[in-house]
This record gives sequence, C-alpha cells and structure tokens, in this order.
Amino acid sequence: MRAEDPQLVRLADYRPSDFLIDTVDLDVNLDPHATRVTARLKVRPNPEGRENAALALDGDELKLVSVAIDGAELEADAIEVSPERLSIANPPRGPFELTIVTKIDPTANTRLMGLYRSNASYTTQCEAEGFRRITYFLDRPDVLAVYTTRIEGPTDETPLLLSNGNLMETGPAGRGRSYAVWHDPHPKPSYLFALVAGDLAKVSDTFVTLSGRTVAVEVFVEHGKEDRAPYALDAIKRSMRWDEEVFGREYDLDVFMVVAVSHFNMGAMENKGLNVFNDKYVLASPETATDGDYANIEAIIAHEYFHNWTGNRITCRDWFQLCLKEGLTVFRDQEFTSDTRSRPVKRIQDVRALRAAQFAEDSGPLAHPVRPQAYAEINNFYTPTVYEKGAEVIRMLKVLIGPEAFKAGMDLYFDRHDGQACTIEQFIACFAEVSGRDLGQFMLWYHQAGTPEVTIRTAYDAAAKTFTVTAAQRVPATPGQPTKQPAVVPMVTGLVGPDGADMPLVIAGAPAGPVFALTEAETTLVFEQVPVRPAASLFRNFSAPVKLSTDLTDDDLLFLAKSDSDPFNRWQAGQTVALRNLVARVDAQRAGAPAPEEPRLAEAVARAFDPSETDHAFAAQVAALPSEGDVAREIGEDVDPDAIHAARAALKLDLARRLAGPLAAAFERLVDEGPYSPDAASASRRALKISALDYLAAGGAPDGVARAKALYDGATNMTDRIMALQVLSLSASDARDAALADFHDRYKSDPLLIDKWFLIQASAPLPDTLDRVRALMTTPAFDIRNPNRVRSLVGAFGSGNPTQFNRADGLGYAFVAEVARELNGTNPQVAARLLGAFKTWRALEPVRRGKAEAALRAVAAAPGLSPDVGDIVRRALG
Ligand code: 0A1
Ligand code: ZN
Repeated sequence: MRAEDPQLVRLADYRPSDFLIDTVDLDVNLDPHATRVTARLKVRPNPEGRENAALALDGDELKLVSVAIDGAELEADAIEVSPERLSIANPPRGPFELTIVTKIDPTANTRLMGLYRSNASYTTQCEAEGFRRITYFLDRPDVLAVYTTRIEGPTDETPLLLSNGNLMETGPAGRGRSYAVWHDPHPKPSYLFALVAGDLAKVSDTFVTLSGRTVAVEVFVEHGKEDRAPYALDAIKRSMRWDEEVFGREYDLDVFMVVAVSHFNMGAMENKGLNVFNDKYVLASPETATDGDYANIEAIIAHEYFHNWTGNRITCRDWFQLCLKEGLTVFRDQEFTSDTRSRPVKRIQDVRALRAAQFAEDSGPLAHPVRPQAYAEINNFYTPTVYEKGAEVIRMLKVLIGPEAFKAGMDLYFDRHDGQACTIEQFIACFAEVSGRDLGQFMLWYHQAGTPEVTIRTAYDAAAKTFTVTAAQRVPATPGQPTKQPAVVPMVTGLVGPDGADMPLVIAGAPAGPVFALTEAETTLVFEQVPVRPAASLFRNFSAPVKLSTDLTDDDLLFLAKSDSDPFNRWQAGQTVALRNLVARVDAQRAGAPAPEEPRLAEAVARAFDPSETDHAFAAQVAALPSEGDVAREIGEDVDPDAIHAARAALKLDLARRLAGPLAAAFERLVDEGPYSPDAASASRRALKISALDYLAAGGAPDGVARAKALYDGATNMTDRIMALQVLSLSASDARDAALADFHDRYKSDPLLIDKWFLIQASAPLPDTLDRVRALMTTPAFDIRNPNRVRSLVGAFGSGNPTQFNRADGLGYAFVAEVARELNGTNPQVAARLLGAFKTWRALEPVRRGKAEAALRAVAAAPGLSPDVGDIVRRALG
C-alpha cells in the first residue's frame, strides 16, 4: 500500500457493534454558531459483540462539552476524545445511561452534512455519516434506536420546529424562545434522523389509509412559494395510495412531512416522517417548471416516500448493502411512474439514462459491483451502479421467477424483516424460498462489476424449419476483477413473422419461453416449426442490462421498428439502425470518405411525425437520435468527441432535409394547444412538438430558428419557453443572444430558473462556451456554496457538454478540475461529484486522454485533498 492510500472499509471485515443503543433523547438548543446538543442514550452491551470491549463513538468536527454515565460526569482520564472519536475504555458491563453534550456551528457547516443553515433555516442531512457531526454516536445503520427530540430556538427566526415521528408537545420556552418535542416510535438508524427549524409556509392535506387512519400530509416551502407546492402534495398522496395497492404497504405515523430547502447536496432524503428535499424537486407551477420538472418531482416524491418501507422499516446492515434500499426503491418508483404515465416510454427513458450514466461508469475506471466489496469514502458510492443497475437486478429477478413469486417474495421480505437491518443475502433468500429456485448464480449480479456483452448469431434452416439463436456472453474485466464468470441473463425473446405477428416458440417439441435464462458462456436455442425466417426480437423490454450485438440486418431492424409487438424493441430497433449509421459516419469522416447515408432511417423517423401516430410520447422517443455518449460507448476506444458531434449533426440535418414537409406539418399541428396542463398526455404532445422544432432548426436553418423564436416569445408555460430557448441556444445567432438576455431579465429573481439559464449556456456545443461559463461564475447569480448553482453551471459543462468539456486543448478538463479543487475544502461531496465527468477519460483518443490525465494528476497532487476527492482521483487514475 502506498503512503497516500487511505484506509479501506471492507465488507469482509464486518462485525456486529459491541454496543447497542435502545433510546436516544436529544435536546437541541439552536444557535447560529453555538448550537448545544445534549444526547441521553440508553446503551447496553450487544450480546453478539465482543465481551469487555471499549465503547468507541464516532464524531466529526465535534466539540465535546461533557460526558456522563448514569449521571456522573467522567473525568478526562476515563475517556479519549478527539473531534472524530469519543472512547470510553471501561464502560459498565450492563445497561447504562450515557449523556453527552456537544457544541456545533451550523453556520460554518458548508459541507451540508450534519446540522447546517440554509438561508435562514436549520436543516440536517445525516445519510450516510452525518449524525456524527451532531453528537458522538454509534453512527452505523445496524444500531436502531427510538428517538425523542426536543428542539428549542428563537421564536421569531424558527417558529417552526420539526423532527421525526409525531409531535408530542410544543410551546414557549421563555426569553423569546419556543420548543417542540417529537417522538418517533419506530426504531431507526441514525442516518434517518432529521431536524428542521425555520420560518416556512405549510401547505397541507390529509390522507386516509387503507385501514382508515387519517394522516396529515404537509409540505413546507419558503413563504411566497405556496402556489408551487400543490403538485408535490398531490404526488405524496398518490404515492401513498399506490404503495398500499401494489405493495400492500401502509404509512405508519400521524404525519408525513416534506421540507424544501435551497442548499442540498443530492436530490432528497427519506428521513423517517420528515423527508428533506432539494427545492428543485418540490416546487412547480406552469410558469416556473417544465414537464420534465413535474415528472422528476413526481418520481422523487414517490422514491422518498417508498423508502418508508424499503430503507426505513427494513434498513441496511452496513453501507455495502446500500443497493438493498436504493436498487429496490428505484425499482418501486419506476413501477409507480409506469403505472401513472406510459409504461413503455418510462422503460425507454430509464434505459437511456442507464446507458448514459451506468454503462459509462461500468466501462471505466470507476466501475464497481452493485454491492461494492470495499470503500474509502461511502459518499462516492451513491452511484448509478448502486441505484439504477441495482433496480435492473431486481427487475431481472422478477422476470426470472415471474410476477407471482416476486410478489410472494416481497411479502415474505416485509413480514420477516420488518424492524431489522438486513443484507442482500437475506433479501434474495426470500425469493429463493418462495420460488424454490437456486439463486446462487444470480448473486453474481451483485458481485461482478462491468456490463455483460452478449453477442448473438442466428441461422435459419428452411429445410428443417428451425431457427437457431446462439448467444455468447462475456463480462469484461473491471478494476480489481480481472476474470469473470457467466452471469444468469434473462433473455426475453420473440420471433416475429413477416406478417408482424409473434410465432409460437417451440423447443424440443414443446412450447418454450419467452424468458430464456442464459447461464453459460454460450447458449444455443433451436426453435422448431418455424415456417419462414423470422426477425428475432431479443431482450424484449430490455430484459437484462447488457450490451447487445447481433447479426440482425438493417432490414430486420427496420422491419422490427415497424412491426414488433414489444414497444421497447420497436424503439430499440430504430435506435440500433441509427447508431450503426452514426458509427459508420464517424469512421468515414476520420478516413476522409464520404458520409454513408441510410435513407430508410428517414422512413422510420417519419412515422413518428405522421398524423396517425397518437402516442406522442413514444413518437418523441422514436424521433430522438442516439446521444453523442451512446455513439462514444459504441465506438469504445480512441474516441473523438468532435467527430461524433459532427456525425450526429450531419445525420440530423440529413433527416431534417428529407422530412422538411412532414416536420413542418407536425409542428403546426401540435403547436396549438389549450391551457397548460402538466398531465402526461399534454406533456407528450409538447415533447413531440419540440422534437419537430429541433429538427426544423437543425444546422441553424432560418425557418426553424424563426419558429423557435416565435415559440419562445409567445410561450405561456416554462416547458415551451425553455425548449425554444434550448433550440435557439444551439446556434450562435442573434436570436439566441436576445432570447438568453430576455430569459435572464424575466427570471433573474428566481434561482431555480437561473439554473436552467446556466445549464443551457453550459451545455451549448459552441467554442465560446467555456469562456461564457467562466464569466457566469463571476456574476452575483452564481454562488459556489449552493450545489444547485454548481451543478447547473459546472456540472452541466463537465457531464453534459461532450465537445466543450473534451476540448482538444484540454482547457475543459483543467477548468472542471480547478473548480473541484476550489470546492474540495468547502463541500467535498459536490467536488467529488464534479469529477465524475472524467469517468470515461480512458476511452478518449490519445491527445485528449493525455490532457485529461494531466488534469486529474494535478488534482491528485494538490495538498489537503478531502477523502471524497482523493478517492475519486485515485480510482480514476488507478
Ligand atoms: N437516500 C437518498 C440519497 C441521499 C444520499 C446521501 C445524501 O447526503 C447528502 C443525501 C441523499 C435517496 O436515495 O434519495
Ligand atoms: Zn433512495
């Protein structure tokens, strides 16, 4: 191990805590700089822990005031204390009461972990290891306690005092102060603790549970923003109903609260009964939120609410099991959205996002298993692999054992493990038990990193009337895992006849499929009684998170794009043809050859804009070309982002020219709509309209730019306005500059709208973008202390602008590295996330690769690196 290598925490080293904490009585006396926290803990030795062990409590930047056992203050020689640890060498060997008083400074807390001030309010964030920044504690998820929290603060600044559970008491505390006492009867780990204090507006409603209990549902927002809360409030109630109906899960407290805060490191947090949200995922009105914002709010509200059972009632034994709650809860929120909106469109969107973020991560130096084996900094494992691939693994489980067994397994899990801190093994055992299946090989999905590559060869034998599908699988090497075993890969298959109908599937004389589990390095399926050569529809509904390559011809794919009964594969077939064309264009361009055209692609795209197409959301997905990232991943190595951008722009222009008439007609047809409504059908119509506009304005076509300008000027809602601005921003035109200036003037007082304005400029694939981003960072609207501002400007540039981040001169890399270094001291979590932009740097062509590496090395060499940033650069370079 090199000197600078940090201590790794390893799954293999897990052992139960030596002590347990049954109850926590917290008294939090708020003060901007000197908040005093008194924790009274009922502690006892854990029968499963080591005998006669010392009691070692975690801390982080804490100031100890006093510590007492059963009322007797401990002398300095009985304890060992530092800001990170409080050790008591000889604690009582039976149950005892430990009282600890600490002092903390919420105003100085720029890391936004623990207790911090956001605008004038106090907020906490304790996942994963933030509670130790409030008091010394056994800050690990397998220590479950019942919490009672008393909060006291100045009445004028903090009239509202919230914590987990049910409100027990509230009133004046003297000297202009008020107090409130909250009690949460459900034992929980410290990471689910929350406290909010401030002067906020409440928008509320009630919900009657399945068993007839009335629950108060409350959303807290800044005063003046009450009109932006009703959508989130309604989404909570719909989530509650859905979890009862689909998973049989009822809410379990008298009140469910959501608080919107403006400074937040992530999206939202599922604290028991008191979810804290990034305000961007709560606030919505037609004038301020796009259709995408509404969809995100609905999904994230659902996600956090669903954690009440998957995460809170049943939690994780240790942080290696993070996917136990996150993969499962993402799966649940995906199902909610599928039931609420369009199931096929949701699937397509999720797969696009999975490929963009998770496949990218899995193919580079930051690849890790869904359940990692070791970590230096747990904050860096809130990743698309743990979340989104974690959800895919559960989806595969459902496909493999079937929906009935899946439901029975979930019921058993809730029944058996309610109130416990669990492992993935315990979760999977429930499904093995109810299905009678051996899920041993399935566990490889949790152990092995890397996206499996499946290669398909097909052969039709007209004489024997057989169709043979040979599937070979290979899991690529990833950091620390040079060799892999074949996984169990569910391949849902259909054979589509020339009439477009699915043929019956017969193998060895008997009906078979449609789920085929590939369990070997190579599997051969011989389908019988196949009268004509079919088109194979493989991995329907994306039945496994694999990278697929097949010998299907473009003719097969174009046929499937029209005829497949599986909507996902109808979409996928068109995407595959487009992707093949884009890769061929990149090759041709780099070889100086003329661009290869695929005129039949235009026919497929034309269908999306045909007046007979009524599923607008699906059509918009069909019309959207693969992203530049999709093309980069398909190419895999020696990637030149400029060549990819040029190829994609050329294909878009080619389609726009071929389809000029239908596109204009579609735009005209879709542009007139009634009053704005954020519902899925109206949003779909707008999505297709914008897609038409995007093509019409391709290459800066004056007619298209004029339409975009008109849409911008006449917009009655934020979706139209921002989408028109987005289209305008792609061309360096006067219309672009005018619209950007106008947008700023209109919305300068609203930070969340200025974020959209930042993001559009930061993602523009234009040579002056970097200068612009640097200039915007110096304006008063930018605040490096606010994660939303940083993500909209610097994050969008790094992760959403392939050509400009990857400038051949390396200035894009140097810029993101520089901001990460600047943030390293104040908010290491956000700094580390910015460096995620480098996750595919090794796939670049040599010049860019060299510059990216130099930028990472400069960060690695900087003094005083936080564990968060140090871990990312070490692994990225590793
Ligand atoms: N559990 C949350 C994600 C989350 C994780 C860490 C945080 O610390 C800043 C915040 C939120 C979720 O899955 O939504
Ligand atoms: Zn979550």
